Amino acid sequence: MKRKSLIALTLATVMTTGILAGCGSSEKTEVKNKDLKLTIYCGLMEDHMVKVVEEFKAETGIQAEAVRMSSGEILGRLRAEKENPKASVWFGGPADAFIQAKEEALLENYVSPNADKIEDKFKDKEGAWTGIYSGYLGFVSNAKLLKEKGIEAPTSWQDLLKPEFKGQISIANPGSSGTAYSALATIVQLMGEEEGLKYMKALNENVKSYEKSGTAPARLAGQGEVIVGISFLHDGIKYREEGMKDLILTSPKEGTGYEVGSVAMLNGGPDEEAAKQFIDFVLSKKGQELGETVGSYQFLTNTDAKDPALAEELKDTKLIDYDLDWAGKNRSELVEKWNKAIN
Ligand code: S7P
Repeated sequence: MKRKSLIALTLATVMTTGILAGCGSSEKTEVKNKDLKLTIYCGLMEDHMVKVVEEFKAETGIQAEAVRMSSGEILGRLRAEKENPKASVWFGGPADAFIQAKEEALLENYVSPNADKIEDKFKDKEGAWTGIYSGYLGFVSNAKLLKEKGIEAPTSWQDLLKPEFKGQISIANPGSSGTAYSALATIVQLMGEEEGLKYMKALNENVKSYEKSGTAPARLAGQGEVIVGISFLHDGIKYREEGMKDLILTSPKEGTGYEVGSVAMLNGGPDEEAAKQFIDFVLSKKGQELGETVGSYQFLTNTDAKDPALAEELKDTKLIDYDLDWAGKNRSELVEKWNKAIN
């Protein structure tokens, strides 16, 4: 009996060693990861999320699943699950909400070896969050509707207040949307808090609808539901490339704000090892360049990664010196003030 067990054990060892010896490095990784799983809360577009998660699963063998939500929703979910976190990674969406999450101890520091390839301005110095991409805010307009109404596309924030845009502008709600919060923080940084909130109140007169996600305004302009959508400009390029040919992009001459789309490990999440591997993957050249293959045209943060060719048209956009740290730390307060101002 003892002898049988010994033979069985030896055989099993030989087989395992044999399997490993015959494996390439990615197969070895799969064997190592075979019991790992991962839940991801995701703030970027759904097709981009699906592509990255599928490639990550194929490369690592980790069973990963992701849920797409807007920034404010993710933050709400993390607060609600604080005592019993369900997810281990937050992937995508502007860093402002990540900074607020860090303030509330919802994130866990992780400095990926790949963070070496990312400039300091795109990452938290303690590793609470790290930037994957950067995108610029702007105006995505429907050229056909502009022509029909004899109006020029807006080229300044002030243009959006013109009476001809009444009921013709779409923006998202800064409480739910990372994009719209970036727009609110941009206006307040450009004009000061009092004037900025007055501006948002005046803009409210021209806003047709406040959407949940910041990608919707660009899409609504493409569908002819409004003349102008305030969105990240790369989303305008995506919709244009997908067939909304009437879309044109402009940006405010006073300067515009930008996002640092980020990734972070969640405090107390159940799958720390898998989370680290996912973060390493999305910070890598390969992980970042996947975006372009599904029509995501943000600028990339890994210095080895090649920016999408179609992002070239955005490279001369005039940017403000966006104070990300201030924007993140003042997020709740500013959203509350905005709510009061527009109601
Ligand atoms: O993936 C495209 C993209 O524009 O989506 C995010 C955007 O802020 C939408 O999220 P919200 O629903 O929270 O507004 C950006 O991070 C990203 O570049």
